[in-house]
Amino acid sequence: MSTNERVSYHVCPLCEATCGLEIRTRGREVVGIRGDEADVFSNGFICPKGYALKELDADPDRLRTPLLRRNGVLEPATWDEAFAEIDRRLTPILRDPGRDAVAVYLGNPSAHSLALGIYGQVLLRALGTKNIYSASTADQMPKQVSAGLMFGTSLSIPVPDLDHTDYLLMLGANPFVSNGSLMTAPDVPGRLRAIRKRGGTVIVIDPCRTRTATEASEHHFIRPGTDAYFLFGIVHTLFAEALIRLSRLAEHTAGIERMESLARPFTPEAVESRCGVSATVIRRLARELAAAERAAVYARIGTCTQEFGTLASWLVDVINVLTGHLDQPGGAMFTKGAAAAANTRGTPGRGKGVRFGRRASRVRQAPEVYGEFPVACLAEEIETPGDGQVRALITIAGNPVVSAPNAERLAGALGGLDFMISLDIYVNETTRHADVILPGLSPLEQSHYDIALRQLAIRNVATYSPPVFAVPPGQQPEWKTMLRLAGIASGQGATADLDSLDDFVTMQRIDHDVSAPGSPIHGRDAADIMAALAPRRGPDRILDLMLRSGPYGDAFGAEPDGLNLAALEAHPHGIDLGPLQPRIPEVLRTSSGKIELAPEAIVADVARLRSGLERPSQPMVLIGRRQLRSNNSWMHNLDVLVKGKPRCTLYLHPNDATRYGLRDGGVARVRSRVGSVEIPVEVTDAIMPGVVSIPHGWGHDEPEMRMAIAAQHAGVNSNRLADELALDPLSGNAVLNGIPVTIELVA
Ligand SMILES: Nc1nc2c(c(=O)[nH]1)N[C@H]1C(S)=C(S)[C@@H](COP(=O)(O)OP(=O)(O)OC[C@H]3O[C@@H](n4cnc5c(=O)[nH]c(N)nc54)[C@H](O)[C@@H]3O)O[C@H]1N2
Ligand SMILES: Nc1nc2c(c(=O)[nH]1)N[C@H]1C(S)=C(S)[C@@H](COP(=O)(O)OP(=O)(O)OC[C@H]3O[C@@H](n4cnc5c(=O)[nH]c(N)nc54)[C@H](O)[C@@H]3O)O[C@H]1N2
Ligand code: SF4
Ligand SMILES: [Mo]
Repeated sequence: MSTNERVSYHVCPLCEATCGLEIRTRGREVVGIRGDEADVFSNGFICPKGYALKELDADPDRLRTPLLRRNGVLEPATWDEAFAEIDRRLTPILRDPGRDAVAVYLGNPSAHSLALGIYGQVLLRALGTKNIYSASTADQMPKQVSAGLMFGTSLSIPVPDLDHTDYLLMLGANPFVSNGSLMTAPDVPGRLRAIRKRGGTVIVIDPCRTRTATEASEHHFIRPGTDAYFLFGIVHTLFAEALIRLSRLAEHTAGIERMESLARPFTPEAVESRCGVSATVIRRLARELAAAERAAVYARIGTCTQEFGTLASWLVDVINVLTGHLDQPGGAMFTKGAAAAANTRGTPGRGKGVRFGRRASRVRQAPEVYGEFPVACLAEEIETPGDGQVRALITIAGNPVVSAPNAERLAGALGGLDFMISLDIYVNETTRHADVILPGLSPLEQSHYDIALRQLAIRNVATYSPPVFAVPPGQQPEWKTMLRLAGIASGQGATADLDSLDDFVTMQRIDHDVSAPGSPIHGRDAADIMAALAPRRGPDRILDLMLRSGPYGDAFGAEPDGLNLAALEAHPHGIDLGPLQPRIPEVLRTSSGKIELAPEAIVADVARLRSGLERPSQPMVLIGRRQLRSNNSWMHNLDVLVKGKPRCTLYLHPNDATRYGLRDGGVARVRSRVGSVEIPVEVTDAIMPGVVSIPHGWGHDEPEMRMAIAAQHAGVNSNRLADELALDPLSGNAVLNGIPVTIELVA
């Protein structure tokens, strides 16, 4: 290493795997990135996207100055001009027609960003709008609903204890490509291979024989959208063959009799033709799960973004409970997050539980879930005139035109807004509609701590990354942008004092903590706590508060060896807080203090599943897939990731290809109720007959975008086909898998 080079350590913020990176820099330039071998969790693992942070950091299309629409064109502007324009145009809308006329959409990176995670909440509170939308209702909301109802908080989601399990049944996930989701672990592929190496079994249930499936012990095709039938077949077998083994959980579980009667109609024979997995296999898997010493059922996005998303998500954990594998080493366990985990706060073992449907969306009457409405409702809320119509939109790190169903309708709706603000780093399919774009920073210019993902990790780990580079002149960190917007939203104008706003926000949290019974700093003096956090500011100060008042925290002196941000700064490769430990009953926050095996709201939805039992299968349905060198919609502007042959293709089974007269490399027109796309065909027997697959995140050929490289690899937007009217009713989650389509040859 030459003398003017510097080495920094930074956790990759791109996906859920939280890999530690070793970043070599010279001045403001990244010289090289590799996996950090000393990282306590990732031990040097890295994927191609991690390296690509170098290109992302240097990408000339990445925005570095605000853009303001003047005479119809987005032009560079100063921050003061941008905020003045926002104050001028947003404030009157907030006043009349009122707060609900301003909608917010939070995208996926806001869940990975310390600044956006914390200050996003501040902005939402200041806005006071009911019209909150996010990528969660195109993703994991069903799991948050089922986990909330069963265990009491939205992130009390059991994760498979990957490093200690002998038997993993995995549905609707492809971690060899996605690197894992709702299961934070670097190098999931290596950890899955290790299960088999130690004599264990990995079973994959997926309509596509994915990379993960080919590396598994066994793979079974399943008809898209029918996981709840398959899983109920297993539950039925467990009862029918007296394989229930609650063990230690028995005294902590409510609803077991109810569960037995719910499962009665779903015999393996009754479900096999609907789901496509034979009764023999269903019975065998039930027996194997019950017999395994250490086993877990794990399911991800394929089981969430579908018609029966909440039911499928629920049944996964029902099986984990019934087989005695929940909360056992090697089973499905609860992480104990170091910062801000709701299931470490309040009274151990009991809480308020969760409630939904406190209000309904205006047009479709879709119930609110965790304070949001389904993103699939956004377009109609903008388009439909009347009281409460959405007239302005703020997108925060999101690209809903590509990620939400019925892309064309949503794009049209955005075009009709009175005012739109985007916090983003590109002019893309969504932000090209904005009147003002406020740029974020390079990931290397911000500090990083994964507040949410560290609550879902397969080990208890805490890692903090300071910024690698300083904020460049003329740019500003996103927490300040959020505070300035919050200042405008709360009527203080475009020039409110950010330091006092930030002090106020921090003090509010401290006040809450010192007055909360069960908090390690209950009863302490708020001003003392505030003083102890000095001189930190912004998200780092709040993170320090969260860590110190968390389950491993120093409680501001009460636990002298406890955790704080300074300790994390002294350990740039992370602090390992050990393997997951059993947490029941302490982890529960249901009002009964029990695991609710059969929550009323979910039970009520089983009738819908039963009535679909006899429904004939659609002749052809569409599913999605992820790709190693993509990150949803936004990393296609990096040549290192997109070069090579086009990846936005239609997977089509050879039998279906023959039927439609299509061949490999030909072009197909795929049509759904809401739209159609033309796409090159890849004939492969990896996909189930009667099913086609298109990756989401493409379609970069929209006018006025400023992503030169992405435009050369445009592909098609698969959400032109997704139907905005199709929802999982309990969670409001969009149905993005199992969409009925027709296929035809394009001559
Ligand atoms: N058909 C189909 N649709 C899907 C899915 C699917 O499997 N199939 N998956 C769904 C899932 S799981 C998800 S999470 C959603 C994702 O949905 P979105 O979050 O709406 O989409 P992304 O493509 O992740 O877009 C992220 C945006 O954030 C911007 N960005 C990146 N970093 C930063 C930053 O630091 N600050 C700011 N301000 N902006 C930043 C990017 O430029 C981009 O515009 O898509 C969903 N849509
Ligand atoms: N490289 C890369 N990594 C990513 C992302 C990315 O875009 N690229 N996105 C990140 C995000 S935001 C998320 S949420 C995670 C998601 O992480 P994963 O959940 O692992 O996502 P996928 O790789 O899309 O795997 C979903 C699988 O579900 C299958 N499937 C579709 N329909 C059904 C069904 O009805 N039943 C069953 N059983 N299976 C079905 C699909 O064939 C696919 O193999 O990945 C994250 N990681
Ligand atoms: S697996 Fe995820 S966290 Fe790890 S380097 Fe790749 S993108 Fe980053
Ligand atoms: Mo996601």
